[in-house]
Amino acid sequence: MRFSEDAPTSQRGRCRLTHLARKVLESRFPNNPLDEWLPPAPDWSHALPDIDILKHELAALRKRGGKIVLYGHDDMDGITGIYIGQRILEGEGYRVVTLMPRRVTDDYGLLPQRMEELLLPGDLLLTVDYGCSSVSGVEWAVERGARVVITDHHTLNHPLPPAHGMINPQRLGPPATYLAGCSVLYAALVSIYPRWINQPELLTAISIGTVSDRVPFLSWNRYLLEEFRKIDISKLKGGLAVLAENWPARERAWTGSMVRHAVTSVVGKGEDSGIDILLDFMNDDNYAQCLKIWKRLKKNSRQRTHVLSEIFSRAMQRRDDQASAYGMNLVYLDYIPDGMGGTLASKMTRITSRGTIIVSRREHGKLVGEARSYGDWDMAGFLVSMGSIFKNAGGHRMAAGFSCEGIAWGELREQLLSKMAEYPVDPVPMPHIDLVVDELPDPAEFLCLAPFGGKFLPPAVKKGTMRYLMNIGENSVSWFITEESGD
Ligand SMILES: [Mn+2]
Repeated sequence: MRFSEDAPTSQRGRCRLTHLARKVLESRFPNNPLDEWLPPAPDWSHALPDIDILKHELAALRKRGGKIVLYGHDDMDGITGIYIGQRILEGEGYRVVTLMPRRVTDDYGLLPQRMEELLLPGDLLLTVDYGCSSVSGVEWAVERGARVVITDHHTLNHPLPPAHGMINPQRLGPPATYLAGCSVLYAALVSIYPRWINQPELLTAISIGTVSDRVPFLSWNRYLLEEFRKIDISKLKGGLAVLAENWPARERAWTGSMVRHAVTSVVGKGEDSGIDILLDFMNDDNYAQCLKIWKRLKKNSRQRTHVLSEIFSRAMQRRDDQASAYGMNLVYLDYIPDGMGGTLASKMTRITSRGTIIVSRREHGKLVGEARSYGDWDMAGFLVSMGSIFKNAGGHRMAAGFSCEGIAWGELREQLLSKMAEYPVDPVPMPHIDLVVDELPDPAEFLCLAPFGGKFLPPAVKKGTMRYLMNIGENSVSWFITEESGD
């Protein structure tokens, strides 16, 4: 194996950078190939806006003696974020009450009826992965006499809620925008309390939130994932130890989809899934008990997989022809089990290499949509650009959702199709090629580039007229001929 010339920088991290791996980086990131592969430690205190406001609010709260109501999104990113906030803030001596939406009954956003009994005048409402579009919820909390700081990474749509502070990287642009919601809260809190920087429990939670939320494997996310690779997991306890042990090839080369298969989908979403108990699980120090719970979650997830594959084949047959002509999947289903819409949309997107919008009906004729993007298509931007047709819509580039009332499916379909026709991007990108080669190299030469995930895909090479994509398993690596992206 050949190594690159300037050894000291290239040896940072897991392994040496091979000559061929370096060529891949140079073709992807001509300006700064090494830092894009393994960036140096970020200065979190300058990474995000309004951190000074949160610092001030926390100091004032300590003086007046109120509590923190930590309100997060009910997905992996939100719940790992709640875990991070709870751990740091309780560790700093604050009283913390956690709150997350009930997926079955709650609408999206900060809901006064959920906060009513918890949030008192003088308390601090702190959100994670959540709240940047909750105008009425924030108004309610401010009127009640609480202080409000939003931390979120979702797309900002005006009017913004009247919070006292808004820590959202969307105000800045990349690389801050790559962070998952849990990392936004982490970055803000470790700027204020630096002794929590790179704590193993927090890095475990961040890595799960980051991979599950499908944010790009770029820049600061690569730094955080590399720090997670370096932790000694034998020091972790209970649920966190189980989660880290189930991380495939954590210290070697892994991909986001391997982790989503082995961890995210075992926790799952919806009925009988582990999402409702994930926070307790992460806080549970009893290893034997957590192993038992994990076994049960695995069994439940296998059952969900059966249900999913049935719905998947139904959805594939019902793809809208006109949407297909625009390079998108659009599917309407009368019924989808709770929490399965997003998983179904992800699966269709992966298998068809097309963006997917799945619409289903809920009680009182309400229509709910789950959408996943592919390639160049900004899904949240697309939905938000449709304006007031939705009761609420939001998310980020790769994953978004909406709900609407008082409109029939036929009319919503027309509106979606006409917007698709004019949306100015190519939703079906060309598969990437990093190098053109005469002979297929040993794919192991590229393992040093891992981990691979969104926007940092496994290398693909072209030999003759064929494209070969690097295919990583837990203990194997090979080339295979495909037009797939490898995401
Ligand atoms: Mn998120």
